[in-house]
Amino acid sequence: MRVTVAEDRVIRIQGDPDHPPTHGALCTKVSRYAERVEHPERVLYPMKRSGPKGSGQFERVSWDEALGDIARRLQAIAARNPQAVLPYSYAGTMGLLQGEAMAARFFHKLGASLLDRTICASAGAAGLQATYGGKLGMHLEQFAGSKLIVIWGSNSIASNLHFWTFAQQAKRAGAKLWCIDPRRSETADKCHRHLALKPGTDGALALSLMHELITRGWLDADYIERHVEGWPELRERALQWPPERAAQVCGVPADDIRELARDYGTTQPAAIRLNYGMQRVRGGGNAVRLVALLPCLTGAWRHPSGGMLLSASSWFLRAIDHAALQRPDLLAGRRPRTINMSTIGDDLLREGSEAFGPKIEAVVVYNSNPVAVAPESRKVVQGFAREDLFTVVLEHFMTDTADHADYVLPATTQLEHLDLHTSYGHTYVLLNQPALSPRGEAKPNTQIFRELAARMGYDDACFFDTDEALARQALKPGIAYEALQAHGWQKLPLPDAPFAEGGFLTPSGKADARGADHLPNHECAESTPALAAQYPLAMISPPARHFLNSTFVNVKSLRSIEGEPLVEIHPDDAAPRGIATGMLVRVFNDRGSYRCKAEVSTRARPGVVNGLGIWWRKFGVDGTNVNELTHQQLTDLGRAPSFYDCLVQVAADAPATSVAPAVA
Ligand SMILES: Nc1nc2c(c(=O)[nH]1)N[C@H]1C(S)=C(S)[C@@H](COP(=O)(O)OP(=O)(O)OC[C@H]3O[C@@H](n4cnc5c(=O)[nH]c(N)nc54)[C@H](O)[C@@H]3O)O[C@H]1N2
Ligand SMILES: Nc1nc2c(c(=O)[nH]1)N[C@H]1C(S)=C(S)[C@@H](COP(=O)(O)OP(=O)(O)OC[C@H]3O[C@@H](n4cnc5c(=O)[nH]c(N)nc54)[C@H](O)[C@@H]3O)O[C@H]1N2
Ligand SMILES: [Mo]
Repeated sequence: MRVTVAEDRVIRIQGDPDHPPTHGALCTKVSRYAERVEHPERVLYPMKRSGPKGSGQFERVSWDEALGDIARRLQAIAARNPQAVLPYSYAGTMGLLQGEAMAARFFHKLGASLLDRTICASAGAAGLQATYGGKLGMHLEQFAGSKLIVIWGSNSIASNLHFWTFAQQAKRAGAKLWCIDPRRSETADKCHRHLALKPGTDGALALSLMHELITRGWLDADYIERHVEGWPELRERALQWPPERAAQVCGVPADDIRELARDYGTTQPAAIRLNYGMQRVRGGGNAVRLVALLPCLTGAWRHPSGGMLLSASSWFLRAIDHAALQRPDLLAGRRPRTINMSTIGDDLLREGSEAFGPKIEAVVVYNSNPVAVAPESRKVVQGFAREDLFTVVLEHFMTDTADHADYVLPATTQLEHLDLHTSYGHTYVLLNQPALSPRGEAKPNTQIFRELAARMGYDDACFFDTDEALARQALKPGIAYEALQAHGWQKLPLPDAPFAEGGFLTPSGKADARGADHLPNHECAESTPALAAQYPLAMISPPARHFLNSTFVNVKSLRSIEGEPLVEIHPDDAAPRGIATGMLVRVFNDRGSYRCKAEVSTRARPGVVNGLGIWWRKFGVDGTNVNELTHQQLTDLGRAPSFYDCLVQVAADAPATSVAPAVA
């Protein structure tokens, strides 16, 4: 990103045209980033709660008062049991310094509970780890040279724009594009073929593709022989999945599966852009394993423009020293329990016990908005509303979570602080240099934890490291801080075709097919018939194009594009329910109810509704959002939430032309 500034104000924000993977392009959201930084509702001063929990009533206090009181409260809790304190953070910034650096040092020193950061990607990560030995994949730029691209569980135009540019280059050069997505997304519209499978059935589809590769003779026997472990067993299982059987499970024509298999089996180089949408279901981890094996069966990995990409973030382990940043040695032999961030709803409501450990008495939230983004909101809200819970939130805005805080501390944005970034989509290390001075009394997360550490009396040298010192400590030999300062970014030294000769990072060096299987255990008529009789529609809740999870929802120019919270429903499901576009509907199940506007549209496939996310609850008709309906059941691998594995019913509520949000 290049920011032009005059008198400490942003004049212009552009992409860096020299940076190969992003090539000068910014998405709509980030191109409006200045609107967010200078937003009139930005939290600019430390705020202390002055009304009941969750009331959103706060008064301004000094940093001195806020930090002093927070340190005293945390110390009192820690004196009983430090594990009663829980850090809660995720993707607000994905920067290494403002993420888990000084914060991690602070909580390690305290001996706080550890957080299992599972809310987004850990099912897929576990799938890749098991299969390839890490989150490893193709170079983004190489998709431009592919002859076939399967965009699988990804609305690239909305959420992976930089990839989409390369896919378009390939398309212009004659490549065929397939999209595998229950929703007819903006991306599906632009692909040659769209397979609108039922959510949670990707594993069955992958097995059926394998069936065709085997029976039609499209396998690369030499690559399999040398670089795949456990294929004979998986081969037997795949042979039980002829296209007719998968067609039944996936809800798509068998001939479409055959056509996709033929394209995949007979085109080189063939690339799969897998993304996280398809692993937010209970069988998501194994589904990723099966898809990750496809390029090993056809030898697609032999080509730089063949193979697959879900995440390439493990390549960065060669460049980044996370232990130097996070200093797990500060635990000094203590082994605190781990809390899964995806079950925060249940865990905040748990009493202390032998198995669970102490009741959670304090939560420090940074880079996250759990009240809006975590599953089964009713419980999450109930937990954060506990009068006996001490909550500190580092934020830019009064989010749904900040509303429940005892203290809200003003944090800086990307434009106001230093940071170091990796990526899961591309293979470049980047330096984020501040362009503006901090607004109001905002401080970087690092600085807030540094000052809190001082108040707690932590005098280890590592609590005095500056942000630049942190960045230097994070870089392993080969990436120089000065080079990043000069150019902004540096590419990781990696071969163009990383697995052309095998060399996976598994212990055997082979792609591991052992134990990869499909368990059709998502919520559906076959596996949960009683539930499906009551709640016959499957609901997925992928992001709205102009929001970034729950970030940007309060930026007016972006919210006005998205309009109002809505659910897309297919005409065949809308008609019998008397639902028309613009009507207010009630989407509900045993966990809760969410009222929003209906959009009758073939973007939804029959039997599936799309509740686009993630709105702030306070913008919802009843002060709720789509996570009122999602559950806390975890995936087969990786302990991740299964947001897109969620049966609901939809009913007409009242005719309405416009739904007034609770907050203007
Ligand atoms: N504009 C925008 N961009 C974003 C984000 C955002 O909120 N807004 N979020 C960022 C983050 S944190 C992430 S993790 C990524 C998320 O981006 P992706 O990894 O692409 O994941 P999703 O957007 O959750 O889902 C992608 C597509 O998968 C489809 N899908 C849902 N269920 C299934 C299924 O069972 N099988 C298959 N095959 N497809 C399914 C959805 O309809 C959706 O179109 O995007 C990042 N980029
Ligand atoms: N139903 C449903 N739920 C989902 C998803 C879905 O697809 N459907 N997607 C899931 C996914 S993929 C993810 S990654 C999670 C995302 O969940 P979160 O990680 O909670 O992401 P955001 O909702 O964007 O909230 C991040 C907050 O961090 C703040 N922030 C940004 N930068 C900074 C900073 O530098 N310092 C501080 N202190 N704060 C900062 C922002 O203002 C914002 O309020 O949501 C998950 N929840
Ligand atoms: Mo995510």
